[in-house]
Amino acid sequence: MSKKFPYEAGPPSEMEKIKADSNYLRGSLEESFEDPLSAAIPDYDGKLIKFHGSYMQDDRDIRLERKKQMLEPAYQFMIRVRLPGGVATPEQWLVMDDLSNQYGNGTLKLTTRQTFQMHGILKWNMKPTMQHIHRALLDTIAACGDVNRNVMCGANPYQSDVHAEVQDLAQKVSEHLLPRTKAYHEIWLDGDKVIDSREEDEPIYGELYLPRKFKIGIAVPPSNDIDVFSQDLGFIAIVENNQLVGFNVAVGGGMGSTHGDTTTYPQVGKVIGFCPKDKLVDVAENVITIQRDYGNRSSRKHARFKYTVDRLGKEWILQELNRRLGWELGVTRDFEFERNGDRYGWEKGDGKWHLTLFIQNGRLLDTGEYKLKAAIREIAKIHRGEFRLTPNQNLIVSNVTDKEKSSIEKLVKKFRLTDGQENSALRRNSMACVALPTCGLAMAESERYLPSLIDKLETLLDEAGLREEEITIRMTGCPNGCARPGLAEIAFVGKAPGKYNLYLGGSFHGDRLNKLYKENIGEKEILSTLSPILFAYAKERKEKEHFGDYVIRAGYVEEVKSGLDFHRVPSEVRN
Ligand code: SRM
Ligand code: SF4
Repeated sequence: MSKKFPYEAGPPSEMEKIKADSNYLRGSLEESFEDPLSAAIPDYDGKLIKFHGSYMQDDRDIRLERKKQMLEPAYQFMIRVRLPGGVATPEQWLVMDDLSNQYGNGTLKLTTRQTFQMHGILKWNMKPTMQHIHRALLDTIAACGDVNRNVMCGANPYQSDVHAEVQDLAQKVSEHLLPRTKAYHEIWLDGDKVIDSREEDEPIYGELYLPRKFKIGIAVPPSNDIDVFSQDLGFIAIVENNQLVGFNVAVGGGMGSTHGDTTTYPQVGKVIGFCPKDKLVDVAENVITIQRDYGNRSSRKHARFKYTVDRLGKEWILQELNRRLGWELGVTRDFEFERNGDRYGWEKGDGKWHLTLFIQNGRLLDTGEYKLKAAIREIAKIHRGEFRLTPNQNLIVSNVTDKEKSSIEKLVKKFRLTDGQENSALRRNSMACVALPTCGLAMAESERYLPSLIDKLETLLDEAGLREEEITIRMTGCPNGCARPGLAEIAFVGKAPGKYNLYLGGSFHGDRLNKLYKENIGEKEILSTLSPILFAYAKERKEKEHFGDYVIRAGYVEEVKSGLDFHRVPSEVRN
């Protein structure tokens, strides 16, 4: 390798040794889950269980109190389902709803990668939960870990044949890139034991799997709801004469970084060429094997594909990909995105109705008067189509016939469900990651705080006459970027309890990173900082100019053309 940026290759990280010794992801998980002495599992198994779609966590709200009482932390598990393209049947929905009540903390989370998460599952309940999920024809294989994760695709396939084809391809890629080890079946489903692990083979991954997680998404323009440029590998559907002909291929996107470490950065994917539609799986496999062979296995902070692409160059990646494929990607085709958010309300396509509902930050729960979780449960009982989880944590009741529409509408009214229209356009375009109390990496609140911050911002928007102005706003509790904050027009990234970095200048259609505007500020300063900018935008914006474009034109932040400039100190900014 000629170029080495930003580190020299070193010895394999601890995680590489854990994978090597794990006997194809088995470790001692089976024994650890049978051990009645602790609600936790050892660290080594805690790393391996990710590959099975679960994380060990503890309830951080009561961590200190338990410590004072000399108790071990309130250990519990999060389970993430594999759900390519976010499609679930009503029956599957009901199972997830039941399980979250029976074994979880009573809530369901729709994630930013179009799947379900359940929190609060105790160690003793893990196996029954996994078995119920399996009986519902779902699984959690590779939902986390150093493998290909949940494959995303535009959320509303029935709007056209193209979407249906793309959904089908998302499913195929997901299946093709699944780990082949039987560990999952043995540990969770009481499958027959593989006597000699030399019988096992991981033809795509090898026994070390990937250097780091890997994410694939397929966008169907004009919607960029999946944030294609944030994916390790993104496909952009090219439609000619109403027919899907193939995909532009984008490599090396990603959102995560570490505060204070400028060798880590979010990055937007680079489009390197075009592949015919029947070659998508082939391309996905070969890009993955490039990352398997060239990704950094020494520093996990620099192990994502985006660093491999930036280190070796997109030209080299293209050349290597063509060599492995045995054919060449074609010239990139034209495409145009309009937005990366969701559209709400009823829409008709291909003779069926689709209702997009606003689910604030993807959290389904019943609170006081607003029984959101119960409402969707009632819909699931009568719905004959499917549910589609959107990449923006919302929900589509999809594929509804003319006849069924009125009974669903009755439930929507009865439970006062919302397509978000009574909210500001800012709230409709908002996203927040889980953060506290379950996420072990959170430095500040996110999902539990953003709604109340938006309440206050809505007052400003009303005063400035911007209530219906669509502006994307995202918050995360740390710089890992789980709500893809790097691509929002306004973003908050947690630094410490109650303190956030404020970023401005992402594009409305998700193809430009934003830039740090103010560091480590609390709510009072957030409001006093944003207020004059919003008023200036209301006054000075050009026709149809989005907020993210305006703040760059007006000089509040410099445009970020590549993640390599993300940390560059700006020459001059407007205050
Ligand atoms: Fe994430 C780690 C939640 C989407 C980048 N993410 C975590 C963990 C598992 C924390 C941990 O490692 O202990 C969080 C669990 C919180 C909890 O209590 O549930 C977590 N990530 C989530 C979810 C649930 C956020 C949400 O509110 O929806 C999303 C689940 C997606 C899914 O269904 O698979 C989620 N995470 C993302 C995304 C967005 C995306 O994929 O489109 C990103 C940015 C894109 C990317 O990967 O570059 C993202 N999560 C991370 C990272 C940073 C990785 C990096 O390259 O630096 C971590 C930390 C890590 O891997 O070390 C992380
Ligand atoms: Fe946790 Fe950070 Fe991801 Fe939020 S962005 S869920 S705080 S890892």
